[in-house]
Order: sequence, then C-alpha cells, then structure tokens
Amino acid sequence: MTTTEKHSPTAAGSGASATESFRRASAEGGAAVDPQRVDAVVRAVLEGVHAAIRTHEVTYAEFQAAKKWLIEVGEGGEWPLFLDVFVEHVVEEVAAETQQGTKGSILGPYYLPGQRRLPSPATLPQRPDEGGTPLVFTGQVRDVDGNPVAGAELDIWQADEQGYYSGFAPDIPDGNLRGVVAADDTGRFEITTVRPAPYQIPTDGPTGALCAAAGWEPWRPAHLHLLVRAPGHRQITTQLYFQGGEWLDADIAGATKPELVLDPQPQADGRLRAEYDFVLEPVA
Ligand code: MBD
Ligand code: FE
Repeated sequence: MTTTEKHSPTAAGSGASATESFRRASAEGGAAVDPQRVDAVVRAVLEGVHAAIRTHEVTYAEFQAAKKWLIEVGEGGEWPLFLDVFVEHVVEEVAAETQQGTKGSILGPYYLPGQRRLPSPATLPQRPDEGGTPLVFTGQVRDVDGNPVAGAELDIWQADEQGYYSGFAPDIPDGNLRGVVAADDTGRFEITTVRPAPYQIPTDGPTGALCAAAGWEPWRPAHLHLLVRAPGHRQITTQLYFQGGEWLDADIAGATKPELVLDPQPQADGRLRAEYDFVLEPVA
C-alpha cells in the first residue's frame, strides 16, 4: 500500500467496513419468508428488469457488462452503499405512510451502535484539530400531544469537514463525531459538534463508476444522522440537512424532505446555532 492509499479512504475499505457492520447488526434479523410474498415481490422485480431489457433492447455485451459490475459490487463490499443510496428511500417512504411525529429518513450504511453515552449538554468526540465550523444543535423531544418526553436519547453520527465517517475511513479515531446524547428530563438537549461536509460516493468503486457511466452527480447534501428514542415511544431514524447547502435539491440518495432542513444562524462567537424539536409517537 502506498502512502497516499493509506491516508485517503478507498471504496473497497469503506465497503468492507459497511458490509461487516451490516452483517453484525443483522445477525439475527431477516423477515419471515412467506412463499407467496417472495413470489409476488421477486416476480415484480424480475418483470421490471425484463421490461427494461425489452424497452431498451439490451444487447449481450451490455448484459455481460452488467454481470461484471454486479460481481464487483459484491467483491467491493458495496451492496450496503448501493442499496442504501438507490433503494432505501422508497422503503422508508412506504414505512412513513403509517408513522406520525418527526419525519424519518434513511439509515444509510454508516451507523455504528454502542457509541459513547454523553449527558446533555454534550460535545461530540472530536480530534483536537477537528476542521469545520463549530455547530451548536439544540432542541426538545416531545410527544404527539406536545408534552416533554423524559428519558430521551439522540444517537447521532455524521461526516467530518471532509465528508468522511469514522469507522469507514482510515486515520479517523473510532467514535469521532458519534455519540448517544441523553436529553434532560424535559427532553431538552444541546449538542456541540461541527458542520459536516457533503458526502461523495467513492469514485474508485463500482457505485461511483456507475454514477460516472450514467452521468449522475455522486453527491449527498451535508447531513446529521439521528436515531431518536425514549421509553414507550417509537424510535425514529432520520437525517437533518442544512438550508442553502449544496446538493440539497439533488441528493443522489433521494432522502431529503423539506421538514428536515436546519437553518443554522451564525453567532457572535463564530459558531453556528441550529434548533430542531423532535416529536415521538407512542409505541403501537
Ligand atoms: C451516506 O452518508 C448516507 O447517509 C447514505 C444514506 C448513503 C451513503 C452515504
Ligand atoms: Fe450519511
């Protein structure tokens, strides 16, 4: 490995970590396999593929290129990345039809459980020379009737000023810009962090190659990821974006919603301050 390779993230490196992390999280998971449902859903997926081949008169050369690319997605560990970028937003939209409270968004491939628990007011773990404009993020967790919720936690993770996530890029300490912040007993929280950069899909892997081949911009707007939970309430998985931020209207992952945009205001001390209140529905 050369020095440059060691210090800049590679698609294969973050892909392998994301695949490993997904396997760990879903070790006991898996939906019940009702043959009728497998038949209905998989049949519909295959019919969609068949229709695309007929409509666009796909050639043998193109079919073989597709096979080669699919093999590379697996070998590069990019199934979590590819599926979360191009498919998860629709699964989330279907789930959202039966959900109340704060809008959800996709989980994405870079969540890591078990991060440091920090009482509010909290500062997310960061390097002494962490880049990026300091950001103070405050708000309150309430129930659907507007009452403060006790025992709320905000499990938060984000990219750094270069758009990289700890755990998925070399040279970033484990747990950097990640934490589980405990709100106070009226649901209020204050989290000091830095403003993240937009995220670019690695250009040196198969998902990036697909974007280049299709002429798609491989970018997500800057965002904070959050799981917000409290006893007796449904956990929400969401993301918060930044008003006026680049790619806000062109998210490759199709995961922005107008209700999920922060409008940070610069303070006299040079820090940004943003406020957002979360609404949790009771467990079903
Ligand atoms: C991300 O940071 C992300 O949030 C998603 C959904 C997909 C790829 C990278
Ligand atoms: Fe992300």
